[in-house]
Amino acid sequence: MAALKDKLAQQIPALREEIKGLLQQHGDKKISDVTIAQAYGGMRGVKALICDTSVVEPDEGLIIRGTPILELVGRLPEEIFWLLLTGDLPGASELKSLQAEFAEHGKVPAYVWQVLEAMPADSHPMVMLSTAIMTMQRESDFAHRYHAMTKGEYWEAALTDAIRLIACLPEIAAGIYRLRFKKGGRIAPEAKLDWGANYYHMLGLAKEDETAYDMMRLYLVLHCDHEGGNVSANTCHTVGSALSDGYYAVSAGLNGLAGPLHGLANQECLDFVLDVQKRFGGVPTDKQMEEMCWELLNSGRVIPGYGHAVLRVVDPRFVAFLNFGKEHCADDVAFRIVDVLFRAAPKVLKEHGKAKNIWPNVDAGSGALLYHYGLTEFSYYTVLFSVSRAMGMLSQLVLNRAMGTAITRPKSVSTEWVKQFAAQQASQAG
Ligand code: CMX
Repeated sequence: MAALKDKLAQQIPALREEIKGLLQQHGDKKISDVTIAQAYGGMRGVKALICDTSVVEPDEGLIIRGTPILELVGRLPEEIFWLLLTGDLPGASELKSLQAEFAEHGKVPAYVWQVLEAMPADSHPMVMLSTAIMTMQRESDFAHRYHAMTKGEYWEAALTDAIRLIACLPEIAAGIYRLRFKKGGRIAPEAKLDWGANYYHMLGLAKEDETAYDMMRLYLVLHCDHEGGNVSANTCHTVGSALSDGYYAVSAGLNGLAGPLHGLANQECLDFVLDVQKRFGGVPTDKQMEEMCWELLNSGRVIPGYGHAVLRVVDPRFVAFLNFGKEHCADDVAFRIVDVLFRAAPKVLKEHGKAKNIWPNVDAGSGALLYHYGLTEFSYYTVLFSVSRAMGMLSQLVLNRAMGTAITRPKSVSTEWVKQFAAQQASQAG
């Protein structure tokens, strides 16, 4: 048995027993109350989901299996995938076994390329990625085995799908880049490179060295997961809860990631940075930057890369990108604009008085680094985010099948019901 499956097979019986015990002893205890404002307001803060892979603390940011994300900088994305699933970092032989599995399953079926090549030439790269994943659904072990499996075996097929999909994603994503932006033929993976470095290699960018690989590894580590309630994770979970397989579920999750308030913000953020550069012919002063932020707000738009539904501090993932940039491209104009924006935007947002979090999130800094390394087609950036986030979504999916989580079905109420409820409460209070 492959090392990862072996490890999970050892852990899962204890996890199931633990959950069974919790439900038997404490199943009727309340962990959340829901207000009318929360019901209309995107369920913000309502504790109604279980996610064991990571938590996002408002004042600390992303913590993966107990380890703050900044302490995981320098690790390989494959190590993080193992950590997300098992709670431990892999040992050397375990890492090798996982990398061998990715290499074995990383061949993208020819029909996926045929579908991508038949798409309109101006399709958004996220549409192409989502379509490629959906097209590959016919490979699903979960779908093939569904009628022959017991519920207790679901996680095994979900894991097979997860490994197959993660193994193929760099090649699919790099192939989309080369096709969509007319970069020439696809580039084959190099057996000697790790998963993240290989993705960078297959993009075929001009600047290719160990630092560029490190930038890509960092990018893929930082975006891997953000607990269970964000749009993409929550969508993937909901679709998967119907026992739709990992291809359906991840594709659906990525369609959510493609939204401007979620993963598309990195594209929008660099777009804004380049507008600034164009307008001022380089790096603006802090005052000019503040004026441009006000222009954005006054035209009813948001400052991309700033604010967050959960975080209330500077996103540590932004800090990691900033540190990397200071070390490797401190003089880069786009990177310097990101730094000026970091001084100006929080000040403006504070004065504006609406955003609950005035600080940068992960999307505020990543684009400038990618741009520096020659990845200038920023409509592609959410695809990079997706390759990384698939690790989190799929880890959550495997664990949910292991835990036997039920099909998602919260209760909705109508506005009429809310009105009557509110009137009843008011009359009882009066
Ligand atoms: N610029 C301007 N206004 C902002 C803002 C920003 N960056 N962030 C929040 N606000 C506004 C909201 O639009 C909202 O205004 P209305 O009351 O008029 O609707 C108000 O402040 C309160 O919002 P909030 O409670 O602070 O934030 P939400 O939880 O509703 O939304 C988020 C969070 C990320 C969607 C929002 O901060 C935003 O739109 N940011 C810019 C886009 C972005 O960077 N998205 C990426 C997030 C990371 C990710 O998920 O990938």
